[in-house]
Amino acid sequence: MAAGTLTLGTRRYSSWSLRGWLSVRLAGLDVAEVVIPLAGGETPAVKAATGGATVPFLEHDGIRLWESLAIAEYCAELHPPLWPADRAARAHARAIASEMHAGFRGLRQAMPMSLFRDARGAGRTPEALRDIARIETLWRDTRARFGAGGPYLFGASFTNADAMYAPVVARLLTYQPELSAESLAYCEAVRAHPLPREWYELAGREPKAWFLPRFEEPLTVQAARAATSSGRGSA
Ligand SMILES: N[C@@H](CCC(=O)N[C@@H](CS)C(=O)NCC(=O)O)C(=O)O
Repeated sequence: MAAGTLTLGTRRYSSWSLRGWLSVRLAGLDVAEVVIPLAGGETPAVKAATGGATVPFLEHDGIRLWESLAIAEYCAELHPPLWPADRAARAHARAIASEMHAGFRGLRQAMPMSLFRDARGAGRTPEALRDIARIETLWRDTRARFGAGGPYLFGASFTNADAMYAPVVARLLTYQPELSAESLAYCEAVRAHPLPREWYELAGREPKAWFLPRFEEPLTVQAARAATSSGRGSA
């Protein structure tokens, strides 16, 4: 029997769930997965399942965790390679994971995660572009200092830091802002990892009844509509 439960939200939209799921799977925790269709905020079933908190929600060995960063740390206690072995690299990994957890609101608002949406070129608000520039700097700096020997932020091993940024990668692949060749290569490496591939496959099988129209509508259509109503060009 499984040693616990990992409660997640709709895979095609729930960026925090993706982070928690990656850490749990990378650590090899034996948990049953339960997916709750999200209502787009304040989902009653999420509140009921998590005691008023959010997803991802991990119950393991009698421990209950409702914050993705705490889940990442817990998983790393059970499976230390989730953080880099080198102390300086590990400190850096925690810093960039914390920065992701606490910030990049501009990107998150303008480019909500929606794995299969047609939204190329959309969402390029000044705030989102500023966040993307900062993220590209973080990725470049991290890879230059610690990334030798592999395609991920800390080299050959996919760590909690990559898990934290995986939903950013998903957004960048959906909305396709302009990126450096290096950032694109990193995005492709994350997308090609077996776990994100599995997540996309599972997300692709979710029932249509779970779709939220505001996250599925092609954004090119929205852009055209906004251009018509405001008289300005589209994104
Ligand atoms: N800080 C939390 C954020 C989690 C979060 O906001 N999750 C969203 C889904 S991605 C949620 O549960 N929203 C409530 C809802 O949709 O009902 C974490 O790191 O886990």
